[in-house]
Amino acid sequence: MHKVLRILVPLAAAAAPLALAAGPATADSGSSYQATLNPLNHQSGSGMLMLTLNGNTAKVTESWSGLAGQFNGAPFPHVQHIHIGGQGVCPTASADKNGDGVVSTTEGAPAYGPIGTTLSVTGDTSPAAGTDIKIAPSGTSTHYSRTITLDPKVVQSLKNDTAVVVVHGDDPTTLSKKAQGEKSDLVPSLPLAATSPALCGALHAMPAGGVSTGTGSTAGMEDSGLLLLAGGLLVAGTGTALFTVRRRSVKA
Ligand SMILES: [Cu+2]
Repeated sequence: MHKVLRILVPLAAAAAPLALAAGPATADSGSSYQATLNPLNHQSGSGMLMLTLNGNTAKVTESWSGLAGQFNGAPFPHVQHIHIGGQGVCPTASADKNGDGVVSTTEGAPAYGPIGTTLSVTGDTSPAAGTDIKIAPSGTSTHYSRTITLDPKVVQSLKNDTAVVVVHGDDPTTLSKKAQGEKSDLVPSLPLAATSPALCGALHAMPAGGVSTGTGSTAGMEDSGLLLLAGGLLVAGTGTALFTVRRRSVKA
């Protein structure tokens, strides 16, 4: 025990200023983020996105299902993004300003902000690729896994708890008659349904170490001091010391 403390106390002292400088208590509690994707605009469907951040590098793992499968006889492209710089939430139905029953991408923007990252299956991940349907996942479901470099603004948004995942592309038959006759607010050559939000989920930081153990016990991690300490240790890359802390904390 004493040997462990001698290791931990200097590390904790080093980690504390980082934790204090981070602002909101939850901001730096872990390098993993998660979003539960819920339907928007009367769609069926659901999904989950996990993002593991290491510097500006993000490993994104995502699954969703239940979306529109066909568009003009081909697999329905579902452009998807991490939106940043808004309120960090998904819009409610009250965001529908023109009364067509659909929260269009731009109507939802005050809630989730503009595109920060395009979650394409290949190539460009910048906002410029935001409506490139050729590199979007398509069909009723997807299992997505890609390691990408995030713009620093997106990293900051994750830490500020204002990053939101939006998957676009609605089944036109589920929209109102008025909406079915409208053009996309993003790509005027497409119908409104093609680009409107279908799934949305705010990304939130997960507790440090909360995803990697597989032991089913996170009891010791509920102590906020240990969370900050573990976060600092993760930053420092001292995995062995972290493991010791966690085993001690579970016993305590
Ligand atoms: Cu989007």
